[in-house]
Amino acid sequence: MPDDVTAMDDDRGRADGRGELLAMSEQTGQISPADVCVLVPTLNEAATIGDVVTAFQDAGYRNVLVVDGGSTDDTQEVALEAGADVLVQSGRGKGQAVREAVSQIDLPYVLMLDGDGTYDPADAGRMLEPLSEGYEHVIGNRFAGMDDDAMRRLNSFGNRMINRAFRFIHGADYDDILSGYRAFTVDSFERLSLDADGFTIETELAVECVKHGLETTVVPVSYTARPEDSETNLHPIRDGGTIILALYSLAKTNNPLFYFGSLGLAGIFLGGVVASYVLWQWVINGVGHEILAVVAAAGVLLGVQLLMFGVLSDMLVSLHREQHRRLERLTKQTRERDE
Ligand SMILES: Nc1nc2c(ncn2[C@@H]2O[C@H](COP(=O)(O)OP(=O)(O)OP(=O)(O)O)[C@@H](O)[C@H]2O)c(=O)[nH]1
Ligand SMILES: [Mg+2]
Repeated sequence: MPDDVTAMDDDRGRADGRGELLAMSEQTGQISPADVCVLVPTLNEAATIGDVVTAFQDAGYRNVLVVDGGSTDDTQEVALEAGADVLVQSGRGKGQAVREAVSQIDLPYVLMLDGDGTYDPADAGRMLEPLSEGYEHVIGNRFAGMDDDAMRRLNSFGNRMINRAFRFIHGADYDDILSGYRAFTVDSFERLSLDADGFTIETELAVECVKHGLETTVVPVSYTARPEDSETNLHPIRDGGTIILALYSLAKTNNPLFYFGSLGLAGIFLGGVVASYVLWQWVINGVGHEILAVVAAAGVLLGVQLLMFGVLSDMLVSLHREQHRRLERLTKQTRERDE
C-alpha cells in the first residue's frame, strides 16, 4: 500500500471469511486476496463507493485503494468509512489517477474497477484466475453479461465501433477494450509506456498490451446500469472522439503501415480526383489547368512517399518486436536461473 495514503484502522470493516478464502487459494494455487490491491478510481461517486468497498472487504480483499480525483461530495469519507485507503491524485483525469496509484502499490497484482457500482465484485475471482495461469493482463468483457439498460444506445454503438476499429488497426481482438474492469500484474503495467490522462487510459492499455506482447486474455463479466442517484463523468461525443483519435495516433508505433499508409492513400486519392478533373477539362473542353495539375501531382507523389514510408516503418517495427521478444525471453531465462 502507498505510504502517503490515509490508512484506516486495521480491523474496521474487515471480512470474516478471509481466512477461509486465503486457505482455499493456497490449496488451489489461485491468487491470494492478500496479494491483490483492488484499485478504484473515483470522482464524485459517494452514492456507490461505500457498497463497492464493502463488497470487496467482505470477500476477503483487505487492500482496497480508492484513488480520488478531488471529489466535491462525500466520496473520500464514505470510502474511508467502508475500510478503504484513500489516495488523492495529484493531477487530473482517470488515466493520471491510475498511473499514480499503480506506481505506489507494492503488491504484485491489481484488480481495477470503476467506483460507480456498475461492475460486480463477485466477478473478482474470475478476473484474477488467469493471472495465476501466467496471464499478465485480463479484460472483463461487459458485452457478455450486460443488462439491457446498462449502456445507452449511443454508448453501446460507440463502444462496438471502437472495438471494431481497434481490431482492424491494432490486430488483436479483446472484445471490450474500453472496459474498466481489469486485472493485471504490477510488473507488466510498469513495462507499458502510458501517458493518457483521461478516459483514453483503457484504450492505451489495450494498445500497449499488443505492442509489448503482454499475455492478455478476456473474461466475461456482468455490467449493470449506474444507480439513478449517481452521475456519469463521461461525455460520449467528446470522449468518444478523443478515444478514436488516440486509437489512430497510437498506430504510429504499433501499426505504422496503417498510420502512414492511410494518409498516403488519402493523398493519392485526392491527387487522383484533381488529376481526373484536369484531364477531363483538357480532353472535353480543351482547357488546361496547370496549377491544378501541379497540385494533383504533388498530392499523388506525397501519397506514394507516405505509403513507402509506412512500409519501411512497418519493417522497422517488425524487427524491433522480434528483438524485443528475444530480449524478454533472455531476461526471463536469466531471472529463472537466478532464482
Ligand atoms: N480519480 C479519478 N477518477 C475518475 C475521474 N474521472 C472519472 N473517474 C472515475 O473513473 C470511473 C469511470 O468513470 P465513469 O464516469 O463511470 O465512466 P464510464 O464508466 O465510461 O461511464 P458511465 O457509463 O457513466 O459509467 C468512475 O469510477 C469515475 O468516478 C478523475 O478525473 N479522477
Ligand atoms: Mg462507469
